[in-house]
Amino acid sequence: MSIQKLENQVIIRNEKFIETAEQLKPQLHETIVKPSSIVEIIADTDVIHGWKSEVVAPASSLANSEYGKNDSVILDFGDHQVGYLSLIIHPVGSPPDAPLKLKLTIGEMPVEMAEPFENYNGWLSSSWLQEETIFVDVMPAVISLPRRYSFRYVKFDVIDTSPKYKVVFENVECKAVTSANLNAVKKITQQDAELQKIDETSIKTLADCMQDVFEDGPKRDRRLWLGDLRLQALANYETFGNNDLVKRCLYLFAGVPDDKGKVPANVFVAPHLIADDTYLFDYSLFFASTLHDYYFATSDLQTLKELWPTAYRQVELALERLDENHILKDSPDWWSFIDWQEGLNKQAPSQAVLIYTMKQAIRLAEELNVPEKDSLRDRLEEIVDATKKHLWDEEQQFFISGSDHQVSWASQIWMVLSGVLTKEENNKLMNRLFDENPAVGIATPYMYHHLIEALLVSEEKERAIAEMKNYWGGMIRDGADTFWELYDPKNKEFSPYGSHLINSYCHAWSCTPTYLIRKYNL
Ligand code: RAM
Repeated sequence: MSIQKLENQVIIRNEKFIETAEQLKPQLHETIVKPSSIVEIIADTDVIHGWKSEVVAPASSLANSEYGKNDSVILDFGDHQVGYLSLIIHPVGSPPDAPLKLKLTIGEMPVEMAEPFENYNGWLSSSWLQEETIFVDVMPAVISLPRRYSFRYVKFDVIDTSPKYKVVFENVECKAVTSANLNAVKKITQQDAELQKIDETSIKTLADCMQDVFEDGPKRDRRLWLGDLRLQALANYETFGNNDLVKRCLYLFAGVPDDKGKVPANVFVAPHLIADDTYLFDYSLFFASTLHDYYFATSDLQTLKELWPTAYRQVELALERLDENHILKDSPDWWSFIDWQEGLNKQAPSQAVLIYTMKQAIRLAEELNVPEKDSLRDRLEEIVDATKKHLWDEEQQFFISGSDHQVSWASQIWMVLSGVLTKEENNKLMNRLFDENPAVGIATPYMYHHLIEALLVSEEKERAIAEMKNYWGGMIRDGADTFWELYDPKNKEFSPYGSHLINSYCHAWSCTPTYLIRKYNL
């Protein structure tokens, strides 16, 4: 997947739904956070990205130093923050006879402080890298930076003062914002200290992504994606219980379908609600899934009634992609996300996502007692039979995908979750997957979430816990304050975007261990 750009996207706005979403706009809670220390970033080949931070002084000593041309200082806020930065700048020496030119670099990870953003050459816009150059004509000055940042570290580079004066930085602080109510989280008594830490880090990740909507990443892309929303909502039901925020997000998607009724993969909310021109087969279906989970978490029948037609429409549109054998057509121009794994064929995992969501849609149709429940059930039976007939390879004992009959982790995992096999067969399949370890693996915490859940539904709890500790525990051991968008323990530089500088280090789809731990009593 790279970039989807549509020339003739037609959006049919549903103003009533948009108004409902607007009414549910959350209040943001604000907290003032001060930096904890002054740090240096040191090269170290033993740590992730080759850079680590080392404390050189407490942040309270910042005002004791004067900074002139080419001086710099890095502040560490001690934990991940999402919010607005401000500071006071005092001149020292002669009256300032020239403006101050100050560059600020704001980052979630030590590497963002160490490697110049000018060297970035990935395929996502470099404008996501957080920096500002400001000119201050009159000092003392209170500077409030205009943008919201997602960060732990801030670097001040004094580009120039003048030979006659220097500056002192004071009162650096962040007004941190979130729509999550931290007091609402039920405390759990987790015997296992590592799982406890993983649970806490998940909750922090989710909180930092909970803003005006459930954002995917507060650094990048700062917007509402359906695939991320589905997982955030699950984690939210187990923790913050901010169900109205899920409802708001569902109405936002339902507010901007295209002329066929398809919901986009993501939306922008400013300057007003806009559907992105990106459509993903699996993400559209997850509208039905997210509505299913929302309804069973809240029993909000009125919302179910209002949004059911949108959910059902996603299933209808997905069914149009089936061929005469009831198998999804595979083609190079097809957009289904599943994972960032290089070379992954999407056919079989998408077929499984279709089955998974159809089952949820049927449960909703039964709740509503609408006639679609029968037609969906009949259709599902045909599709499940066809899946076992055409996508199951008897010889290899794996599901295969695409014309090359690819055997991937994603296909097996999603097929297990779709429930086309019995519990015993699922268990055997998951064990075979680990034993034979097919080459087309997993690239994201998003897909890892599904791996863990597939292990849990196939009675492999111990392995699920071990994998979770290995993967999310590994991120913590590598320095995560919040869970990262991408993490490959075997290749820690990994980025699907061409540079790990642009990766998001607080990412929605990585927050699910809290859901898995709490839901499955790990
Ligand atoms: C990336 C982001 C986002 C995800 C999409 C499909 O741009 O990580 O969270 O949902 O991919």
